[in-house]
Amino acid sequence: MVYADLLIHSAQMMATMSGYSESPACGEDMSKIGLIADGAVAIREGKIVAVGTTQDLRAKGWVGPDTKEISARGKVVTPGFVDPHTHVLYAGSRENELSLKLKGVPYLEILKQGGGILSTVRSTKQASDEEIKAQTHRRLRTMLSMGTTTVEAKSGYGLTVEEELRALRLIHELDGEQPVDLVPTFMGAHAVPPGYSEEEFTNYVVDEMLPQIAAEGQAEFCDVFCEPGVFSLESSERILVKAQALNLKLKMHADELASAGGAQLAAKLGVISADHLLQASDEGIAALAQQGVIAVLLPATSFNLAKNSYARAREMIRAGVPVALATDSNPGSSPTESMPLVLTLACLYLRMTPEEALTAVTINAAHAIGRANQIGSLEVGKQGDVVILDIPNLNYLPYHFGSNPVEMVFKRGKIVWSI
Ligand code: IZC
Ligand code: ZN
Repeated sequence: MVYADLLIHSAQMMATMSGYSESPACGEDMSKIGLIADGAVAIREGKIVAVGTTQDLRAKGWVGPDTKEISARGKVVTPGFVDPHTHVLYAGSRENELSLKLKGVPYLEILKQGGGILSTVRSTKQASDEEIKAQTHRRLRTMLSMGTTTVEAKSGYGLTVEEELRALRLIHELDGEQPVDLVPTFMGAHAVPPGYSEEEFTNYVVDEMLPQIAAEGQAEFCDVFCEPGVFSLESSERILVKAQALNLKLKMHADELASAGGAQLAAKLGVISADHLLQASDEGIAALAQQGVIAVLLPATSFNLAKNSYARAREMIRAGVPVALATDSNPGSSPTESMPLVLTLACLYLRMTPEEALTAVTINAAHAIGRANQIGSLEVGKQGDVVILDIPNLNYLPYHFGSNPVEMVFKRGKIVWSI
């Protein structure tokens, strides 16, 4: 008889998120989270082998003499959270910009003055590989402690071929050195460095950076900061078309600070995800729905920009756009690692229900990084990435904020964090 290595059982509520591995949940399906009362999940050799009620799994004979049993009685069990948009790899911090922000200096103005992203480019360039990795490792540890088991990580604090390649190499090294799985994205088009016009730097990204990045094979996605004053629609399109020709999958920062047709361009190019979208127009939202582009919404960034402006998640869900959520973890506009905080903000300010928000941080987030066949739900064959939350029901998750609800985190069936 083949037994499970691990049985997590007796969950008050287990959210499996089952049924969305082929395509992301949209519309009313975002509320259907595959709940099982008295839920249990059995894991063998890192993969889920059975899901059902505790009684069910015991009756089916999954529990042998060497099976480790963990009770989740009175608690909620979910798939590990997937954070599909971060700039987590960098050195340094930007708390000095807080006073500027409080005086009302806009985010892009700080960048124009040589601060913002360019400040982090300087501090990252000056840091050794070991320093960057140690600082990033610590953030990944915090993410793990808050239930995140897979993270998309962008380059983009290098802005030269050498520094961008270094960032992607460090992301790969970190992937192998701690439990959180990392999905690497090349984002050379993050800001225009001093000494270049936007057009000159776009040429550099298209003609120099992308061919070498693609040749090294270290990036899965290519992303662009498409925003008036950073990279225009035309520059963004040139970069993404070239990336696609080099077999990179596409993402886009779109319509964050101004409504400029970013969502429409995302739909036209058929990107996997368009991210931010605070200012996306009705036509933009319709275009995303039409093309099945995933909207990755970043309410912690909106919160931290302190302008009381949030993405129109309700309109997007009503239009049939699949919605995912992410931290946008970065030293400027979202210095946080917390998916639980993102869940709270999504419910309070994007007016998402707890069920929709959970879908958005699990299976839809997995789709946004091309991993829905391996993670994002508790289904047979998927990776054993599981979280036990010390909360009595799902409403409690967004309700009680500012502290960590996570009791235990499993990665491929192994305990990787516990209180
Ligand atoms: O360092 O400010 N928005 N890129 C685009 C960022 C925020 C990261 C940063
Ligand atoms: Zn971003």
